[in-house]
Amino acid sequence: MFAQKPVVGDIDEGALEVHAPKTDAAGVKAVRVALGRGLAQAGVARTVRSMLRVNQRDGFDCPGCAWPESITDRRKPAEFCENGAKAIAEESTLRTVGPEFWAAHPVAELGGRSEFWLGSQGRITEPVVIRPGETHYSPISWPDAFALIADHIRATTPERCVFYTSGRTANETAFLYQLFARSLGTNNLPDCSNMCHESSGAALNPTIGIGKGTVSLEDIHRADLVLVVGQNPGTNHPRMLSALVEARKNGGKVVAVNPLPEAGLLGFKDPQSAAGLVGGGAKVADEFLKIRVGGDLALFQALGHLLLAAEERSPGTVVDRAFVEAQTEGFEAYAAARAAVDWEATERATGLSRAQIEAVAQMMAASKATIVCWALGLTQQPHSVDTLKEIVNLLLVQGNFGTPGAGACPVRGHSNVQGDRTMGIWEKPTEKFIAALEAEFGLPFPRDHGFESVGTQHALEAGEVDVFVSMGGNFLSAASDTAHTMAGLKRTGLTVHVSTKPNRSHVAHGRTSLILPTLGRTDVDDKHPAGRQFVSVEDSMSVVHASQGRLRPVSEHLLAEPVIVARMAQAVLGDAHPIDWRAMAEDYDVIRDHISRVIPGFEDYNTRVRGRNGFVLPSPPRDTRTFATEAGKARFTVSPLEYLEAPEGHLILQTLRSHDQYNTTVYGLDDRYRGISNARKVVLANPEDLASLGFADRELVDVVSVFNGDERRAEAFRIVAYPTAKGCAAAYFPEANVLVHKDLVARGSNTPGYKAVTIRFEKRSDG
Ligand SMILES: Nc1nc2c(c(=O)[nH]1)N[C@H]1C(S)=C(S)[C@@H](COP(=O)(O)OP(=O)(O)OC[C@H]3O[C@@H](n4cnc5c(=O)[nH]c(N)nc54)[C@H](O)[C@@H]3O)O[C@H]1N2
Ligand SMILES: Nc1nc2c(c(=O)[nH]1)N[C@H]1C(S)=C(S)[C@@H](COP(=O)(O)OP(=O)(O)OC[C@H]3O[C@@H](n4cnc5c(=O)[nH]c(N)nc54)[C@H](O)[C@@H]3O)O[C@H]1N2
Ligand SMILES: [Mo]
Repeated sequence: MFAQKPVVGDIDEGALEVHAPKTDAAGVKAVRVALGRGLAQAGVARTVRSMLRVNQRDGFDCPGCAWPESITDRRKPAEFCENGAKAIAEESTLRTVGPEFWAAHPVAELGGRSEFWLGSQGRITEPVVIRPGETHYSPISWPDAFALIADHIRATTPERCVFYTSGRTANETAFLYQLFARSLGTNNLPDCSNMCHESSGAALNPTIGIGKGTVSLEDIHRADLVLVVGQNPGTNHPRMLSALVEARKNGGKVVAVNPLPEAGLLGFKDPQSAAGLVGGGAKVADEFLKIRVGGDLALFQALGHLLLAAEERSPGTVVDRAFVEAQTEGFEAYAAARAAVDWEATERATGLSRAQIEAVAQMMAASKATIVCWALGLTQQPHSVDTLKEIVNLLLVQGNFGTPGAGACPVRGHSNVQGDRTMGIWEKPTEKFIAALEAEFGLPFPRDHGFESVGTQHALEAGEVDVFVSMGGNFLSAASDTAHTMAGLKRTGLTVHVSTKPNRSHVAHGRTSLILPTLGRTDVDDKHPAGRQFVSVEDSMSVVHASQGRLRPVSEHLLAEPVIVARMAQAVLGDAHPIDWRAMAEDYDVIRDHISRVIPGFEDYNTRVRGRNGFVLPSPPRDTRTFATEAGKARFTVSPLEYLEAPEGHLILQTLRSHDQYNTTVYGLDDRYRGISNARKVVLANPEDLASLGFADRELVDVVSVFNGDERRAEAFRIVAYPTAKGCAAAYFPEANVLVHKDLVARGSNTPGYKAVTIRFEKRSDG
């Protein structure tokens, strides 16, 4: 009765439809879309069962994003959003990819398919392998798969093996996985965080002594002012909109800074409140600054200048002198650097008028508790780390740390990306972490830094990687410079993908390749002598809590991620290895006991994670207004003004998510809020730019990027005239990743410059 058959057709880019963009997010339509996707993929019973358990205390953590659940007792009966529901529908689907699928589709054919088509085929049901000279993947038993991995890893050296992690991986898996890599002798642990919020950690660690945010959900509700910068919450963190509306109800103000007038920033109809279902909905942003891509550093410097000028006019009203003197260093140099502002350069960089910036400065000066939230619009540019340090400066000036309603809020992406880093998924582990690991296991572990994700791309291309293991994710499509990354992956001897669904990384495989199917968040994990297991995750606000799936897995051959890692370790390291991998795979309490002794903040993990709301990890800035930097003080920093300027005839391209995808997983072809549907190879540009460049709305063009004298080309993209800031353009990831040169990275974090690509359009004969 429901459409459980595989999707057969692929995207017809010619079917593009364009409507006027929406001005507010969610509402009844969102609920209808969400339920429709669930029913089509999983049927009534599974949809009801999964929707009732998402983000509930005895249920599973929504795989959609890292936005926290409320820890008060007012948790709503259905704590999910349209896009969380789509993520769940995608995972709980009853469509399957079994041996017949692999037999019917040679890899060469799969290579021509879109991510949308590949992901739509369903959940992978058993392990498959492809060996040198073969054209198709075919089934392999689990023991043979582990033996094959052992053969390859033993035949090479640890520094030629790479272990990638995607941010859905739970704490228990992540801890085991890093332990395995380090037991082998390598810190080659790149993860999706390298491509995501790495710049945030690189800015926060040296300035406030912790690489994470410093606010709770309650702080957002209580803030006087929330800046939402470089973020599209209506699509990517929909539950955040409820928090912003709550802040406004309590008298707070919201300022959005974005090159695009994103629907959720402008207005919100809460599908979980009666008013949102029937009424006109709530306004979200009081002010909207349509900034040029990459102009934020200039904006924050100008705001810093204006705050200090306001303090000079009425001393003691803006700067938190007591805090600045006692708890920070570097204020004098900061104040000196902000004494003057080049308004001409600021207006050129931001595309904003001085009056617009002054209006926001006034709101900041008047606010006693300010929070700055940001996401990828600020992390994926060459000067990202400086931009984020400038946010820290602004917050420090007014003492916005460790007081209610104030702080820094990097809004994380993947539901456990923050937890994975806490568990040691990091190519640059600290000495403290390695020492604690050594004390716990009585073994030596490596200290040399390993490859992060861009480093991995370079090593792959240079033929320096023999074995590439991927715990979830889709490295090929997530990374920059697709053609080069693909060539690099194909140079490896073995690629191993622990996956739920087919994706393009599976077709850019090494000479031998394995796909190992695993349980997802929604699946019950009960094939253990100790009985049913749960895992745990850490959200964007450092709350750690349990997650337990309830759905019957689509196949009896799926293994849980911790089991796969432990069996891989056993096969590679041998049964005599001093770490008891088997015990950890059988009972995850054993893993958590190890974690509780290695990682600060996890004391008594097994008891506390079973508490009603889990537990909150310590944060010195938030808890005690202290800063664990070298000097024991928060640090003001000074950065030169920098922004992105395109040469004549060029634009600055940012790459982003549509409303109908989860990173490289394309759910559907409806970017509903932006009014773009049925096609994905589109590039949004300002109508005035199009007129001056001599291109037309809906014209078919090649998009050519330029970087350091190299060019990359994305063929046959359709231009859509769109109200983005002037001089800027936008296209969807992953289709546009071919344009992002691998050397275009953020200084200090090496995150690819996905939102800083210089491009031009070129005419096509069929345009
Ligand atoms: N449904 C859904 N949810 C998701 C994801 C998903 O793909 N789908 N992905 C998850 C992941 S891993 C992550 S990291 C997050 C990503 O969450 P977001 O960061 O919201 O994701 P993007 O789509 O990259 O959107 C970036 C936003 O920044 C703006 N922007 C671009 N350049 C600039 C700039 O220079 N300055 C400013 N001020 N703004 C700029 C863009 O216009 C856009 O609104 O979402 C998570 N949640
Ligand atoms: N141009 C451009 N590129 C970007 C970005 C951008 O904004 N612009 N954003 C970057 C960001 S923020 C991120 S986080 C990365 C994302 O990079 P990744 O995390 O590598 O990519 P995903 O698309 O999230 O991974 C999807 C795959 O994960 C597998 N999967 C899903 N659930 C599970 C599970 O429970 N277990 C396991 N083992 N596998 C599972 C499925 O097989 C699916 O195909 O992309 C980055 N790339
Ligand atoms: Mo991300």
